[in-house]
Amino acid sequence: APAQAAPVRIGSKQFTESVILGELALAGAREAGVDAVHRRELGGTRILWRALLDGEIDAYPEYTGTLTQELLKGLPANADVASLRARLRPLGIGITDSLGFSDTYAIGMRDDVAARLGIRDISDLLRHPGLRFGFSNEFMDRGDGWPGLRQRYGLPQANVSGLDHALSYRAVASGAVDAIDLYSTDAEIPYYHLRTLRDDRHYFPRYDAVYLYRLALEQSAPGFIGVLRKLAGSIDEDAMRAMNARVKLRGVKENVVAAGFLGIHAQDH
Ligand code: PBE
Repeated sequence: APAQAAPVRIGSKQFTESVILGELALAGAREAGVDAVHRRELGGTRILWRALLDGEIDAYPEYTGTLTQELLKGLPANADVASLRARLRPLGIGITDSLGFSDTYAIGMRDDVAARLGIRDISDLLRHPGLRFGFSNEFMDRGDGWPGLRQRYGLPQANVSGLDHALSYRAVASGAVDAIDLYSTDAEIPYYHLRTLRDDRHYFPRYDAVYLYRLALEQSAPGFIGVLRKLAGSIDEDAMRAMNARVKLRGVKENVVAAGFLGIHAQDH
């Protein structure tokens, strides 16, 4: 065996699903005998992307639509993994195939409020200019976020505030705001009886979950690449929703949920 290599550094964004996906990679690595650490909740999308390009982390979970709309320029919104792979290679970045689910942005309202106002599609919001929107901070200024959404639909609402995503569900449930951005695999959508508005002008692209990693790992930690490749195709939407629910609705720790998914014992770290 080669001399003790530096541990593989996995990063994650500041929301539950990203942390779970980081823990899955970590647990899988340790199970395969690969030394790894998880720098959890490092920041938002741009922080993680920068950290990867700068070699401060070796891998993190990302989404195809986020790559096309926010991180890379000039690709079709729904570019497939193969074209993303070709585009990332010159940057020294690799990408797995889809993990098996998509976690898309969507606009959501309390079902009873939407029913009372007759709102089914995002276009229906045009008839209710007084509605108050609460959007996650990242959504407020992303290329695929609020400014583009407003433009695509011609939305007139002026009462729009930025929120921490973890708090936005309670804000809409309590009536503090009328609509929020959803992540489609969030467990709170059914829990709080929210209605996902139809994106009738097809603003949001697909957001297939993938892992990004530094291509240098193919030499320095091939076992770890094997772990990521094995996770590809293994998590369907129901499985991801169930893992998110265990953490967010039942208070189970992310490492325990990840270990449960892999069928191994959770390790403390
Ligand atoms: N999300 C929802 C994405 C975009 C859509 C939170 C999963 C993200 O880039 O993190």
